[in-house]
Amino acid sequence: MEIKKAKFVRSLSAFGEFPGQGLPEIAMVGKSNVGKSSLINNLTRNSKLARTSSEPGKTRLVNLFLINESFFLVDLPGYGFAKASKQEKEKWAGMIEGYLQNSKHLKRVFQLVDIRHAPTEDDKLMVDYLRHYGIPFTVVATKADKLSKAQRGRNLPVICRDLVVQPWEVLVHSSKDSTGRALMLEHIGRELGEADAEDVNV
Ligand SMILES: Nc1nc2c(ncn2[C@@H]2O[C@H](COP(=O)(O)OP(=O)(O)OP(=O)(O)O)[C@@H](O)[C@H]2O)c(=O)[nH]1
Ligand SMILES: [Mg+2]
Repeated sequence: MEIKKAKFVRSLSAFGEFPGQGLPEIAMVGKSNVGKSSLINNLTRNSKLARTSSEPGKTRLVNLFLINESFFLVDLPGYGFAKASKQEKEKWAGMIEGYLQNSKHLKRVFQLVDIRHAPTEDDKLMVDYLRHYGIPFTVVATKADKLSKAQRGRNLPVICRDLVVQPWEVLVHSSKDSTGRALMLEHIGRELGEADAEDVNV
């Protein structure tokens, strides 16, 4: 699929404020600083759409971006930000869970992990949570530009083992050099039930 139009719609601090419009939603989940907001900017080719920062804890609300007038990309606050106060951590966790539990149109979660590191305990808990509630998810290994192909090959099995996913299920992505961007868009298109050009011609 191609993204032709992307716009910020609104931020939610608590679930229930969003009228929804019935359009499908795809959400980004992961620890603080893993690259959730950057991924949205990379997919939409708009570096200013979602706010990013080298400091963890940038996204503090549930932010909704309307894509092609037909679905939402949802940027969530990160978890596992050690420096946040207990109160802030609880607030963010509440927002993440509140969104995941209540969104009636959530089609898929992209669970982001940093390709350089083994998943954290929080990552494992998050994946367990998604499994427990039957929320479809795809693991995205981010910041691929930071590793050589050989290093990626060594790290991916650890990610697969710890999150109990198959290697072919993991998407490798870089917001810096757009590695994996086309494949991610293809996945999103398929998720939203878009027919491929080839299918249409059959
Ligand atoms: N080299 C490289 N840097 C990246 C990539 N993705 C994100 N970054 C950098 O990582 C930092 C964090 O990116 P964000 O997109 O703000 O991360 P986030 O997951 O939204 O973080 P929170 O909103 O704090 O939860 C920024 O400095 C980005 O430029 C990537 O694919 N490659
Ligand atoms: Mg963010």
